[in-house]
Amino acid sequence: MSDTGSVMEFVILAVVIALVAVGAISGLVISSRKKKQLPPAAPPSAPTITAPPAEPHVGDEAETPREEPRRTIEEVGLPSAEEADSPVAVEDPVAAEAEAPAAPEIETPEPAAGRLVRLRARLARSQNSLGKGLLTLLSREHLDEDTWEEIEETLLTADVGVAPTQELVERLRERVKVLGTRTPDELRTLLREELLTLVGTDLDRAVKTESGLDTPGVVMVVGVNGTGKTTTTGKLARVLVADGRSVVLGAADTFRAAAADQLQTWGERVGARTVRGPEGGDPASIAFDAVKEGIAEGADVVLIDTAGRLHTKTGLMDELGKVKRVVE
Ligand SMILES: Nc1nc2c(ncn2[C@@H]2O[C@H](COP(=O)(O)OP(=O)(O)OP(=O)(O)O)[C@@H](O)[C@H]2O)c(=O)[nH]1
Ligand SMILES: [Mg+2]
Repeated sequence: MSDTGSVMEFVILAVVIALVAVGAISGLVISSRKKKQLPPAAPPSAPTITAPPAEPHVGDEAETPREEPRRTIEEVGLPSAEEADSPVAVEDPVAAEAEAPAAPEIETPEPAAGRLVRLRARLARSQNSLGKGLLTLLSREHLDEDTWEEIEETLLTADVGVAPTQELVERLRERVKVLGTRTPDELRTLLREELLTLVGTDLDRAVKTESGLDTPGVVMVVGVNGTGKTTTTGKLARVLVADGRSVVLGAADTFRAAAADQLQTWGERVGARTVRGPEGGDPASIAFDAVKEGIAEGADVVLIDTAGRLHTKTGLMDELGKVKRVVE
């Protein structure tokens, strides 16, 4: 019996060992299969830093009070005196290239005579559309308030100006009422007459800038704010250069930022030098310098652009008086 029992024990033990061995082998196989099914391991990505970089935090100083500077002044690397003096220290050659102002292309405007031919041709076209528009409106069966307002609007959008528009419309209204009949021919003649009266054809519009002496003629452009002084100064420079005269511009508007740039842009287009000073500087001194430059260059004309002002501002009008005295 004892032999049989020991044999049985041995068999049970062998079965248990066999089961454990099978279990272990199958476990290994499954885990290796699982490993095979897994996608290839991703390359190690950059570590995500969740902790802030080691910088002093609020309160750090309190724990470790600092009496000494962390770096000495020699270690800080301050710019040298020379570098500090130079206004712009550009290291990046690309940036330097971008900042370098491109040499402006100088235009040679057409002389006045040739330009007038072109201007007339252009005006003929623009007057045509303006004239046609006005005639269409005036030829309407009933000239009611709305139509007169439309006529006013057409004139204003054609840059005729508020006061001349009102004057023209008033005169037209009167004459149309008196005439009674309004054939297109009659209206055309009427419109032409009134426009010519408005323009004042007997007025001499030649640009006379000769001083009569051997010094340059000086033109000072004054007026209310935003009425086109700088633009007119620029256009005058163009007309004068086109007529073969040499021009120096004086940017005596030191009040508005970029006023001098605006004038200089006009000047550069026709190759006229612009004398300018610091923003907020004395306009009289710039005007003086401009005239001095004009004399030195032997220029024909010096055009001085001034800051806009109301004639009621006595302080500003006095300033203008000073500019005038200085250039005389
Ligand atoms: N439609 C029209 N616009 C003009 C004319 N002349 C100038 N302008 C415009 O009016 C604006 C003011 O012109 P500026 O020449 O700067 O006037 P300004 O009198 O010099 O102005 P401030 O110096 O600020 O007093 C600009 O936008 C010009 O383009 C013009 O004849 N017709
Ligand atoms: Mg201006």
